[in-house]
Amino acid sequence: MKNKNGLLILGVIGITLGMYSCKPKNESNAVSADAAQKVYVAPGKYDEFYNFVSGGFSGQMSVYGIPSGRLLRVVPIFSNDPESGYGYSEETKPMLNTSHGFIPWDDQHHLDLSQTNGEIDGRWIFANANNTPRVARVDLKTFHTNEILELPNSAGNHSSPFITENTEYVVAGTRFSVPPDNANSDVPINTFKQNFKGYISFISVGKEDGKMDIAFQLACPGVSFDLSHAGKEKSHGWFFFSCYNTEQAHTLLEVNASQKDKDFIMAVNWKKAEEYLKAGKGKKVPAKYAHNFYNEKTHSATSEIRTEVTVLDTKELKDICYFIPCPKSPHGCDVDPTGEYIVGSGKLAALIPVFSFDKIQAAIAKKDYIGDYEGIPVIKYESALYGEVKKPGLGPLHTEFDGKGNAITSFFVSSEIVKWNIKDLKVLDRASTFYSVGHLCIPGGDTRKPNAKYVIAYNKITKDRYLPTGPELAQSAQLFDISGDKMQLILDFPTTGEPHYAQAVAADVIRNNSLKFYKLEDNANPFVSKGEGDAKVIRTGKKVDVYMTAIRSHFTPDNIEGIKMGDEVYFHITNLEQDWDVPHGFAIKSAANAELLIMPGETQTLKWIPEKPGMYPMYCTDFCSALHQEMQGYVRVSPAGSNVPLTFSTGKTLAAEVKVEKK
Ligand code: RUQ
Ligand code: CUA
Repeated sequence: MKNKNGLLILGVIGITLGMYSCKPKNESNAVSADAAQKVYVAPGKYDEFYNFVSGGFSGQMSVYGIPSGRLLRVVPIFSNDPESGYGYSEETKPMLNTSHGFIPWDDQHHLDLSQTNGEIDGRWIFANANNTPRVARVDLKTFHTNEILELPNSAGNHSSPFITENTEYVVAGTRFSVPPDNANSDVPINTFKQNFKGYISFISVGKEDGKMDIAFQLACPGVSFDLSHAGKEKSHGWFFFSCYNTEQAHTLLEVNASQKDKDFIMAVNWKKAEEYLKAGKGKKVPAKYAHNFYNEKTHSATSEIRTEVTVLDTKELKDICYFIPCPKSPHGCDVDPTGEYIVGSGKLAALIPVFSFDKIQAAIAKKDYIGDYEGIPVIKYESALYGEVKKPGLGPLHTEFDGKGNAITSFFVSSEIVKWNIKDLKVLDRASTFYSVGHLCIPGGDTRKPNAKYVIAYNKITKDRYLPTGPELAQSAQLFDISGDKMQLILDFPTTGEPHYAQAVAADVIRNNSLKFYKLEDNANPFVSKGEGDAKVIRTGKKVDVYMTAIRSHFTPDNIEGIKMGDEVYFHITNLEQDWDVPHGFAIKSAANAELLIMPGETQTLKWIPEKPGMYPMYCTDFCSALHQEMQGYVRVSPAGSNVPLTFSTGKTLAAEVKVEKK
């Protein structure tokens, strides 16, 4: 029955979207006259907020200004990026290394800004990769991905990366339960119940340098961990995960994982886990995972494969995990700014349960359990429940908080965002989204101190909101002013990839720390040229290293001869500029690669294997000066056995060329 209901709801979504009948009637006047003024950021003026938006299947993160909705930058994280050379340059390739080799793509869903005392500190933003489980750290001084850590024993790293309120840990739960990496996983799929486990990784973060390390993993029952959030204030020390597929289905999940009326929220006492860890209760188990780190001094990444991880078994070690029943395949799992209220959003539910941290604690103290699930106590629903928001809408997904005692929840099925009061659980306001909102974001909306001027809805379906661009339409975000009692739609803006979670923060928190350029004197790249005098070409067997410099508006050297077929050529280009906003680019004809985009003071390397003898022009790709178009040169490639000597120069006539002319 229940599962039929579930299917029924999904069926209805399909039909309503197909027929456009879910289109809200007031669409034409959804935006009022003063909206334009509210989002207008005059030329030369800055936006008030940075909005960091996950890229979904693009693998990247985009950065928008709010309220204008202007796209400021796409930061490459898990996918290579021809625009910047990320994942193409020799220095950045190791960032995309994994225990499965080089993987230049992933599915990036959630972002979390680093916090100190439960407030955004503007230092880093963490990102998850779902497909080949990884967590990345982007440095917000440079907007550069500086670290990527692979997660063993995990698959579909979805409930990730969510951080504790002093960035003690970045936490990541597996969506797919799988046999652990060190077990024989060549087992029948239908042995799910015996062999599959759900792992949660607690990644420690270096206080000063942000460096990530898996402090421990929790081995948990084989369910799907969907989303999560850390406790805060009074619930600091706890973590909450929504779980679905407690049926442990392994096929046709849309039916088989919707059997039960309630799945779970799992409450994790991570302070307790730390105690066990200190007491030596962790088991070191073999596992292979990559740790990739980008050094800002050498401007190079290194990748190291780690071979061991510490696991705490939550079945044996009591008092770490507790299950709380939560209706209908919970998705979002959000904790209010006080840390008292935990909101579970059942994708197929027509109500929102709000759990009380105090009541959960009391229930645990009284052992108010209805039994256990694979050895983990299950708290009685009523004992953990603060109350239910009745008839809020259909298909609640995610909740953010305004810091004034209200929550705003997104509803995929009924295509709206709904504001409700946390204390009395009454619905206060609702606004249509166009269409079928997934995540939503209030600046600081998952911290202790939300900045509740705006909420941004990230919609899954765009339909008729923009000029059509063939079968694939731009994804759509919508900005609402929530400073008053009523939420007011003020802007649509297109986004890249498919956004899921996003974070926003007041611009000042980030902007004043932004790096303008790298200091050339600090450049420790082994192939740096600190001045044109250092430029040179060195042959070592078939490997040719070109130490090249770029400055407005020439390369040194810009004429190279004596490259031969069979050579592997590495262009190590140092941008000598010491000024803001003067990158140089580098491209050479036939390079089976991308360009390089080299920031001032940085060295980056492009590998090139010429395919046939001839003349190969190279040039700067970034319009850097009035004479940018003159920033070009030639590389001559000769047959393998030729006796053309290796020569290089800028502003001179090459000796070899003179000889040829005399004949
Ligand atoms: S999860 S809506 Cu990754 Cu909600 Cu996207
Ligand atoms: Cu350098 Cu254009």
